[in-house]
Amino acid sequence: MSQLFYRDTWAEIDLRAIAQNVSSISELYKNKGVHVMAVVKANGYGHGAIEVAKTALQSGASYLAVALLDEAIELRDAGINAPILVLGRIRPEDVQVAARLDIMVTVFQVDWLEQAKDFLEKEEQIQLHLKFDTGMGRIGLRTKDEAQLLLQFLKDHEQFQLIGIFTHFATADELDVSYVEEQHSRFKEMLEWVHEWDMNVPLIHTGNSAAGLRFPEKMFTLFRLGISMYGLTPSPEITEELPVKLKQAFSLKSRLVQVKELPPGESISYGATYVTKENEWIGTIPIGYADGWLRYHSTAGGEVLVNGERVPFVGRICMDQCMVKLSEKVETGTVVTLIGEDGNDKITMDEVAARLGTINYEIPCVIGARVPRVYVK
Ligand code: PMH
Repeated sequence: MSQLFYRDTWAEIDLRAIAQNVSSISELYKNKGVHVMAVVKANGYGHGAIEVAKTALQSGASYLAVALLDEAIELRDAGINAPILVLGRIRPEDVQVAARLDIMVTVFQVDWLEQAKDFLEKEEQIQLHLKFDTGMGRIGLRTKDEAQLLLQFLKDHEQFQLIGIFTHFATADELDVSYVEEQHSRFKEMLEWVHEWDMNVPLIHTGNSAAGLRFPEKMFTLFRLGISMYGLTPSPEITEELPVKLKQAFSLKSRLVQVKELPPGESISYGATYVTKENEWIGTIPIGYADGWLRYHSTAGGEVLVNGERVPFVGRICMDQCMVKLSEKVETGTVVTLIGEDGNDKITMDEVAARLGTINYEIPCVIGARVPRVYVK
């Protein structure tokens, strides 16, 4: 991605933090026969899929995962040759595109296989990971009967190579581990269904960050590492339990484009909802809801850092701009930290997520493509 841009707002992605997170997490699995699959879907959780993928591969990950075929193609187009798994369902008519680019796809329906077969040449092969639904209720095969039909089809059609089997935990980030246990035992039972067919499937995987970091014994041969590669904790309640120290990679920065002193009784932004009570220094920041910086940041009492000091949003956030109340006059062009560190203070992704009543995952994902990503290597 080009780092040339013409606006005063950017996301700073610390690739050194990502490298450190991946390498310390990979270290936990060294010599245990468990490989790390870096999950770079949704543009690397908003961090930039290509840069994150390259960094992860250099730091201990050996596989990549994305949600969509389009995302896998983007990585191939960038010259990334590592094995890539599409975690979601691709359309059967697109199977040839995946096969030709050596992209692994997820399968869980016999009729998908029947349809996909017609889109492959006789000599073409596609590598598959079979998805079992052990209790997430999203995608995946659930019954032994369905599994038998699917495995029979695979036995009969050499174009389809079953190289992986996986599932996904719904509650790996919660303190109560009973549902993880239940899913894990269902998965082991489902693996038996496959063993009965005498198939040798090398890649078996269950876990996201929370599961991989908390339950190494439930990881089989691959571990799908997403959120913690970006330096974020899967949920606040398990922070204490994590065996590695994570470093947040994503910061969001801008610069004040205007600083003005207003007398008491002047209003700020649409709806004139904020009215100055005294002489106040108001700064304007060129970021708004069209950048994914939602209006709720101001109603929820959000703050930013200016010269290491917390200052609040005032008035409604506009499409491209928003305002803060400064404690004193500062220079136009001063850096504003919306997420990240400035001086001795830090606005973490968790703080921003709590402000919006959501999870940390959502915050970098919704910072729009209009905000350039600047990589620190
Ligand atoms: N594997 C699958 C199938 C996933 O859907 C995800 C994340 C991961 C691994 C990585 O999880 P982690 O980021 O917790 O490590 N998927 C999602 C999701 O669908 N919504 O939020 C996270």
